[in-house]
Parts: sequence; C-alpha cells; structure tokens
Amino acid sequence: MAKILILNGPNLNLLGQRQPEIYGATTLSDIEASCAKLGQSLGFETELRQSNHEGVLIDWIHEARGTTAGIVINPGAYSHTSVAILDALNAYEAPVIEVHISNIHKREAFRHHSFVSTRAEAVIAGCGPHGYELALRHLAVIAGA
Ligand code: CA2
Repeated sequence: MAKILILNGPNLNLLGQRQPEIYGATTLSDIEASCAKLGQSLGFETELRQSNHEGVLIDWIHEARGTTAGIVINPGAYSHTSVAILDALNAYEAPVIEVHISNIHKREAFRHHSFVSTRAEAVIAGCGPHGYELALRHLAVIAGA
C-alpha cells in the first residue's frame, strides 16, 4: 500500500491546547486518526509526524525519498523562513501538498509568503484541520492511489 507522510512543523504539537480562536479545538492526534481513516479508504497508509526542529523535518523529507507516494506538509512558521526545507522538498520526487490550518493570507503580511509554495503541487489554507483530508483526497487523484 502506498505511503503518505504527513509532516508538521513547530508548535503544531500545541493544536487544540492553545489559541483555539485561530487554530480550533482539534488536536494533532485527532488529525492523525482522521487521516489514517480517510487514507485507508483511499488506499494509502499514512504516517503523521511533528517536530519543532528544522533539521529533523529535513531528515524526514530525505528519508521519504523513494519510500513514499507523497508528502502533506504543514511547515508552520518555517513556511515563511526556510529555504532549507524548500531545498529538501525540491530533492523529493513525488507530489507535495502544503497545508495551513489558518488562512495565512488573512493574517499578518509576514505570513503571506511561503517558500514551500513554490514547490507544492497544491496549497490548502484556511480550511482548518479538514485541510489535511482535502490534501489526501487531492493526492489520491494526482498520485493515483
Ligand atoms: O495556519 C497554519 O497552519 C500555520 O502553518 C500555523 C503556524 C503559523 O506560523 C503559520 O503562519 C500558519 C503556527 C503553528 C502554531 O500552532 C499553534 C497551535 C496552537 C497553539 C499555538 C500554536
């Protein structure tokens, strides 16, 4: 079964615990469970990981080369700063979908630009945690689960 890696960047471990007015009440474990369930119905095995460390995320992207059919990534604040994550994704051969829980374009100007968006096949922002499920559904179409 094709595997999809779902990567999450800094502070996303706090989902559902802080700032519910921006990020909602859903936890990362809830997202992991809903993605596993949907993934199964689409013919994917999913694995969700989160790190607060840029280098760890980069190592995971390298590991995903040749072993996964796609990456769903919410790079968190690294979206707006990290050329290194962009470079790692550029060395990854399968589709990449970028997800943001909030609509970054309705927020501060510094969140409007994402380095990762220049690599991503698609960008989903402002759909809340549902964005991860939309990303999986899109991968099922373009990565041919
Ligand atoms: O909207 C998104 O998904 C973001 O990637 C979230 C990042 C933010 O820096 C990006 O601009 C947009 C922040 C993640 C922080 O997550 C928290 C969740 C709950 C409580 C505090 C932080």
